[in-house]
Amino acid sequence: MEYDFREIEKKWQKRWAERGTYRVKEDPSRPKYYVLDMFPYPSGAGLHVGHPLGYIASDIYTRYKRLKGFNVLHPMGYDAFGLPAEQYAIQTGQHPAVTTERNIARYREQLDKIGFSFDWDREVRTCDPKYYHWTQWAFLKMFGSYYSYDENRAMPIERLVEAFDRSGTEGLNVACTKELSFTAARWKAMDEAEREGVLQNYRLAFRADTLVNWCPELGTVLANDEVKDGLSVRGGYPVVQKRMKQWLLRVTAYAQRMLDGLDTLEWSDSLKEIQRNWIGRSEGAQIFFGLKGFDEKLEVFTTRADTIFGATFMVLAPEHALVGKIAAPEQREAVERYIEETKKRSERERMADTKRVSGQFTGAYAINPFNGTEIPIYISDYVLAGYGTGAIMAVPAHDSRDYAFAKHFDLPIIPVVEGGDLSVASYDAKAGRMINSDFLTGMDVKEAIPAMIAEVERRGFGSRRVNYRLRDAIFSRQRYWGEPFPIYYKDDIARPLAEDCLPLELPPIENFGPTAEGEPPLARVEGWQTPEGYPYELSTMPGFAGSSAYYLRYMDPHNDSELVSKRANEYWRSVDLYVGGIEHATGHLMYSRFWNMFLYDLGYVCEPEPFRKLVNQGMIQGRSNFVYRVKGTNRFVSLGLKDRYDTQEIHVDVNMVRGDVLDLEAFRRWRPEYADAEFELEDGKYVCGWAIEKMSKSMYNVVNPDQIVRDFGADTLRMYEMFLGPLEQSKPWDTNGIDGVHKFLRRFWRMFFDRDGRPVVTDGEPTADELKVLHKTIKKVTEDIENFSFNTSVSAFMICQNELGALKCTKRAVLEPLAVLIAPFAPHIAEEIWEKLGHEDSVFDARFPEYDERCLIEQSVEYPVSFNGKVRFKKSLPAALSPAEVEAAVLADPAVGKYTEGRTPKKVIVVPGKIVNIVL
Ligand code: ANZ
Repeated sequence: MEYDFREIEKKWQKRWAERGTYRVKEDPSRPKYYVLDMFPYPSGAGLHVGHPLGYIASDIYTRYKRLKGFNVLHPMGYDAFGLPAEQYAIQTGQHPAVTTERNIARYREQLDKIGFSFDWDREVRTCDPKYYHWTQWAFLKMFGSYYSYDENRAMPIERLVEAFDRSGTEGLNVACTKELSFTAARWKAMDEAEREGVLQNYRLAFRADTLVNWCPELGTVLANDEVKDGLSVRGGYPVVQKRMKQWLLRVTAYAQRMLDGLDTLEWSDSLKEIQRNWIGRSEGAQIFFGLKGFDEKLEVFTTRADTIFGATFMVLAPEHALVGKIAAPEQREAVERYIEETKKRSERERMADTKRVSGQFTGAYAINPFNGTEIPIYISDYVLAGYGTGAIMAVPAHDSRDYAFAKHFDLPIIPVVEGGDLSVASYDAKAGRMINSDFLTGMDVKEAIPAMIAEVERRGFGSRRVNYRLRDAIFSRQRYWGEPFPIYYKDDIARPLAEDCLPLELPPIENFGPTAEGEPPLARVEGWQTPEGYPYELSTMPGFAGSSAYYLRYMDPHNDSELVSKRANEYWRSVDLYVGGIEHATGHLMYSRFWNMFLYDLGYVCEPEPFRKLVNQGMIQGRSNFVYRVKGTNRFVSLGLKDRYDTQEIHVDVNMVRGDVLDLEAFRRWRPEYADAEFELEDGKYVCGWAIEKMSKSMYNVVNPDQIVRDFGADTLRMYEMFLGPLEQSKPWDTNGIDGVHKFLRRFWRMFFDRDGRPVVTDGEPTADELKVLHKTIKKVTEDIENFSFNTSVSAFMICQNELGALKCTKRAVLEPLAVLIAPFAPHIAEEIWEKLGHEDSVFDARFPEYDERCLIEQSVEYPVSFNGKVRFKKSLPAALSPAEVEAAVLADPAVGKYTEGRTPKKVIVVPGKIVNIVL
């Protein structure tokens, strides 16, 4: 019987499910290991071959750890709320719950076919009320907390209220939106609404006016990457910067801890660097400048306090609160025009565009606190409202953007650092002479900055400041298919639902778009209010809400009274290995660290970091094909002819193309608009263009794993995906080698069974050479798995099979361990072999073989023996012999006499392990 992968895979998938082979529970007698995949968003397109890449790698690791004696948690679920399902609903009227359910069923079927060792009893779906109960619960906890920098952790908001009652804001060292100052008496005099307004300034989940990308046409806020050139990427509708009340999470409170925590993680340096940059810690000073004619001070943030004497103008973000106040009457109109212009640009565009210089003089002047110089104040969009203080002192001699601005507006440029001698730093522009050189003379920049900050502090002009680029996370979306907020409004005050009212379930709905007034879809739901008649919040939570704590829920997925019990959490602790895409570096991987640290502060989880080790799998790219349409016609020209016309490149489905030649009929059938397409051919063929791109439905270059599983089996797919190249690298999908991997598995099978499927294994003692092949392979594969170098393991198996084949090895003592060794990679064939070799339990209840160093040593050496440089015969000798012993053994060989012909050798040269030369 040949290797019948169809039967074998079906049989074992069924048996694993029946036996619950992959079900795990807490077992204090065994060490635990937690392997997690980033759970998928179940899109309508199903899985393509790129998706399982990471899942296969983590599955190999899971099975390996299990064979090594660990109790391995390896769960899977679905990130099931999200925009595509909602968009689809708006277009087709199909409820997202229905399409999501259908897509999940399809994903599950595809995943099952690949033979993953997921514990499906622990499945979670973020759109399931039993699940989002705990997302809402965490939100309530954040709403009820503030962050104390003295304690360096989140604390119940009641403690803050007590502090206000006692001493107002005196001595407060907590995270906030803006610094407030009031006395206990003032606090006590506040009414409920005013108090809540104050508390929102400190809560970790809070509501605030924020600048958002608002698209009136789509009726929703858009993320930065959904906006380009002031238009929505989808639809091309105008997007404006708008102040809106939004829910936010005070992620910034955790900036320093998230930065410090990175040092404790086994993540790649590049991923850590991305997070470090995202957090963007920056040390400097906050300095107050006077304002000519006003009592207010202008506060700037600078990393180069030492350059203050070179500040020849000030720049405020156009949104800065003081602009309206200080703008001189004759500049007002121009200032307002400029502010309007700025509203059209997103913050990201403003940051990215370093070439365009624009701005507007306000007519106002700031006063340098050191020397009283009057400095003109401008507004410009290169200063961002949300960073630092939204205002800068501009030093054109030392900052390139300030320089460009000074050139453009013809402002003075005064160098203040020359040759490292900072005595010139004390240049008084008005007096035209140096002052204050006493505290900076002779210092280089590194010394001058702290010295200057000390001086600023001494004179009361400002103080040292650490700034973070990280922003609080905007947490509301004007959409339907997400978690409802457990919030209602009474007297216009946002109030939390009681915990025992959770989950607050998403109500059914028929029309998924925003209302005519631009309100979120939930505004359409009659009775979307508490039993007492108070309206609920209308927006829903964003995509990252549900994925922020899912790894915790897997530990205890059926618990109705807690997110995760102490017992389960203390056993599984945190994720030991997390496999997923690098694209989540600044989204999910930041939010979930924040979320976890918050729960840690409150004592709900026992580890401060959620993901100890993280591996980013590379992307599988697709090979896309293109056709070329002559613009404005329905005529398509072959690749070689395209430059003769003005053409438009259009992606075509790779399934209609073979060897880059288009199937014309299939193309005509593809879309109604192409039904009467005309073609201009080359040599009777339509040749398509091609490119290697991300594998994606929108590029029509998707290859489906189902087809491969059908034709070659899941074990082949698994090994082949690993064989494609190093896990962490991106690589194009290419089916050329798949046959080779499949043939290898057939040969592997034939090592164990004859044509009739009868085992051919024998019980004899293995030879040293056989043992060496086995142990060499065990060593290599073990090291490879530990290093996530799965592609080289696959080659090691191929080499092993070749070598044992050459030795005609049939020994059970060699072949049986090999079946265990390959089980993580090709679990179905391994189980079948294991069973046929007479085992009743699963191969995954066996132990992973250990290699024996002694078997790796060369046991014997075959010495070529030459006479006067001519090789005459070969002699096999134990490798351990000394040169003298080799010489003696060779000379004792009867064959020697034939070549010496009675002469006594003059000299015998032994190169240990290599050759023996007899000189006559
Ligand atoms: C004077 C100066 C002189 C500056 C000099 C730099 C170089 P990072 O490292 O990113 O924190 N800045 C401050 N707030 C800003 C805002 N809201 N929008 C745009 N720019 C802002 O950089 C901080 C520096 O960026 C600050 O130091 C400030 O310019 C500018 F030779 O002040 B500096």
